[in-house]
Amino acid sequence: MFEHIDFDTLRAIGLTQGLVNRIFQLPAPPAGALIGRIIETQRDAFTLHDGLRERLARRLHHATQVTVGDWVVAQEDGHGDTWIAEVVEPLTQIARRANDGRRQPLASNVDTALLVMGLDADFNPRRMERYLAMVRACGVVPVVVLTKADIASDAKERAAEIYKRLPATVPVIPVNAHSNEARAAIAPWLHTGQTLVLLGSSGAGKSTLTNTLAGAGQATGGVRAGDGRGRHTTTARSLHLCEQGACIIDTPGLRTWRPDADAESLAATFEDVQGLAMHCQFRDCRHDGEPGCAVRGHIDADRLGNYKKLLRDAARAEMGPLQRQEMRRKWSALGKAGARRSREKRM
Ligand SMILES: Nc1nc2c(ncn2[C@@H]2O[C@H](COP(=O)(O)OP(=O)(O)O)[C@@H](O)[C@H]2O)c(=O)[nH]1
Ligand SMILES: [Mg+2]
Ligand SMILES: [Zn+2]
Repeated sequence: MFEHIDFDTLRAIGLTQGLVNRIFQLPAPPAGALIGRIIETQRDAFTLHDGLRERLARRLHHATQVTVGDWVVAQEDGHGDTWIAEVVEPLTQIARRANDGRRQPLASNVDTALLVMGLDADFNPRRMERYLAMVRACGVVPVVVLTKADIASDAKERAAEIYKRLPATVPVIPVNAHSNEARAAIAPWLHTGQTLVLLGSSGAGKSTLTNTLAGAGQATGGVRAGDGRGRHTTTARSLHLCEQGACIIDTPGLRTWRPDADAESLAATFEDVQGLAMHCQFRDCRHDGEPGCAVRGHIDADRLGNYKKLLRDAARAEMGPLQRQEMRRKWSALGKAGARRSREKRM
């Protein structure tokens, strides 16, 4: 049993009841085992925090997948080294599909994702929709944070475009990431026991926002407050404790981020499209100009296009290699038929 573990202390680094329940489902740990949270991933080691102090830990089994935000059972050996024996199955996990199709976890046990996008040249509503769909498919609440409201020239117009385009259920917060107002606006998501992850492209303002939310000059002996290393480019994902009590996971910029979700859960995140689609005349309406379509013309055309593209991508990812081969054969046959037809026309 884990009776010697101080759950109150662990609460300060994000332990919740749901996780406590999972911990007690694990097989009984050896004497002296400790519970901690991964706050940083390094090349071959992990920074583990036990609520009081941090230490370096390595994996006992090399195949164990460890991500920042994970809760783990670890053991100290006689030489002062700490070994990760087991990972508590995460309640939520944000992951992406790498180009080779492998699943790549980004952050575990996250409540809220701050989707950070600059109102400057970084501005891209389609990319934001993709982020939104993926985060919601992982069961994580999205909050859109539009940075550089203080310097971008079309800041007002661009923020208005996002408000209009996204479903009203998604909070959208334009900020200057350096300001105290940013912290006040995001305060409702920063309570003790909460874990947030910041996602967005490089240069969007994630590390700036992390520093602002973490607050300055806080030395509690807990998770490192803010970023002791000052200005830096984020290389590893790392977890910070903010003044209001929440844990914040900063991430490096995401260049490619393909959904790790099936078409059905992606579609569910476009609830505005789905809500209107119930009123289309045809049940299998593709919103492509069919008569009695309730979607086309009522949803931003670019948003609708993006919705369809995401579904296509997800369907392709779900296909097995045989299905994909079959699909390629079909397309190539169609291509040949098309070529034949145009030859015949010319004759
Ligand atoms: N004026 C202004 N500058 C910002 C804002 N957010 C980020 N920056 C600047 O943009 C640059 C990139 O920010 P950074 O936090 O490193 O982006 P990251 O790659 O997402 O972590 C830095 O020079 C920041 O000072 C903002 O809201 N207003
Ligand atoms: Mg950064
Ligand atoms: Zn329709």
